[in-house]
Amino acid sequence: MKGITRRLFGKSVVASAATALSGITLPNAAFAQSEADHLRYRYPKGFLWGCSTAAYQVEGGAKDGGRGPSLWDTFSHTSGKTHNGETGDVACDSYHLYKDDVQLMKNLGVRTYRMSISWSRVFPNGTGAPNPEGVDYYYRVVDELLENKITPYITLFHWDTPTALQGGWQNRDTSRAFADYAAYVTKKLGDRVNHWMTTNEFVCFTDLGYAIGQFAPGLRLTPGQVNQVRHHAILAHGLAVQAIRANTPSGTQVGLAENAPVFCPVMETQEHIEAARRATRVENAPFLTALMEGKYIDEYLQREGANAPKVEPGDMAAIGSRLDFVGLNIYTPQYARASNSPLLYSVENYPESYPHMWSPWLTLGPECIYWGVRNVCDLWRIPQIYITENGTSSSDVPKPDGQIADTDRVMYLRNHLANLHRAVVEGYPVKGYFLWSLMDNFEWADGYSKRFGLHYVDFKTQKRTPKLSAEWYKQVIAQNAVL
Ligand code: PNW
Repeated sequence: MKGITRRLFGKSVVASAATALSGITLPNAAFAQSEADHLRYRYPKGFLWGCSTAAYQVEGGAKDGGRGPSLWDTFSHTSGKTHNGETGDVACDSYHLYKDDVQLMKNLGVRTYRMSISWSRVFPNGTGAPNPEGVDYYYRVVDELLENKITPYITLFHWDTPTALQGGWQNRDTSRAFADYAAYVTKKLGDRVNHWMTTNEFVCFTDLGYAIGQFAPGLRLTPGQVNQVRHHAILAHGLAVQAIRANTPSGTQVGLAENAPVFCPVMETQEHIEAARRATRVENAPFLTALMEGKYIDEYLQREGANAPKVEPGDMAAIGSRLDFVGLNIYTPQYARASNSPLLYSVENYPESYPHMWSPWLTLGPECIYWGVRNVCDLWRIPQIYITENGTSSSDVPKPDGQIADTDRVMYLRNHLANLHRAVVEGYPVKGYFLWSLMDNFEWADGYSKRFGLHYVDFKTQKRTPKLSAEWYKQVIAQNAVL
């Protein structure tokens, strides 16, 4: 009997060849029985379980402690831009309640917390004089986390561009201002924070903000202008990587959090697997591909023609700066298949019947977390991967006793973690997982109408209540296995 031997976290297991029975292939029954079911998806020792949030979505305290306005303050206060005109003025009030938040995490047993820093809390005018009160707030949060043995992973920019920076990301000076801000913050906090992410999800603050207008600042620019905005965004990342390295002790880990579209092969055959990989490289050309290869690839330059971004000497070298890790925010799949088109792949549209979660964009296909990791690791040499976000909205209606039985969220998470386990077992360097989100928060244009939290937040009283999914995640962390 043929068998495949894999090193499974130090233990050698033999999965014998599948049994052929009347033409149906069954997995090896002896193996399934020898392992208790709940240990089937056991994660490696030391795997980092965490939760994620972002400053504008949870902090509130919009005018407290000398904070300056960001484009999201301006945008959410403009009529018609967010659900019911809702804003992040108060959000989860973590500016005042951060100690409570840390206790929620402690109770879950998470070892890491991914949070972001509000640029305009630290530099109310985007550049110039820093605001000591703003920096102090982050010292307090970080120290509270460390005292509770939770490691902070900090994102420097999660979409809240200081309003004072004229022209926002249309202005090349914003990239330099971002690097200066990154240098300042990491110099201040670098003695106690070792993991930094520059930016979160390029496409959401460039395309959604400057092409589609659904996010701040709500503009609809021409394709050429949008490409320039995208270029300034990735340049900001590159300059910030250099600035962080220059201002932090050696051993500091630098990366980013990126929602590179994930292409799953329509079926797992060699030709479609290759098509999914090609699609990943081409469709991410303005962002992750440029970072990983230090250039804009020909397919992108040809497609954009005269609209291609204007690049200055030195830009691409900065953009291609070496990273210690890549963070992937993974929610939904797209499907690619091999084709005879010039790019040798085509992307399938979702049929109308395709299932989705409580947000219409959140199409359900848990294999995306496996393919997301695999495609980027097969394309590029990536030393470490983190899942920096994964999670779902749910209707989350409390029962009369106040309990929230979000079985759909548990279903979503369980299936994603089972698929992530496949990537780990196959040897892809996945070091940790940050669940989006610790608690319900300000969901951008959707305001408070969409909840993503493990904890239910009553936004009138700020009371936080663990949902069923919090209970479930706590067990997952305690057992280091998918339950
Ligand atoms: C991410 N889409 O955003 C963000 O990083 C979070 O701030 C956010 O709360 C979370 O996912 C849940 O939405 C996205 O429309 C927002 O495709 C919208 C989309 C994707 C990601």
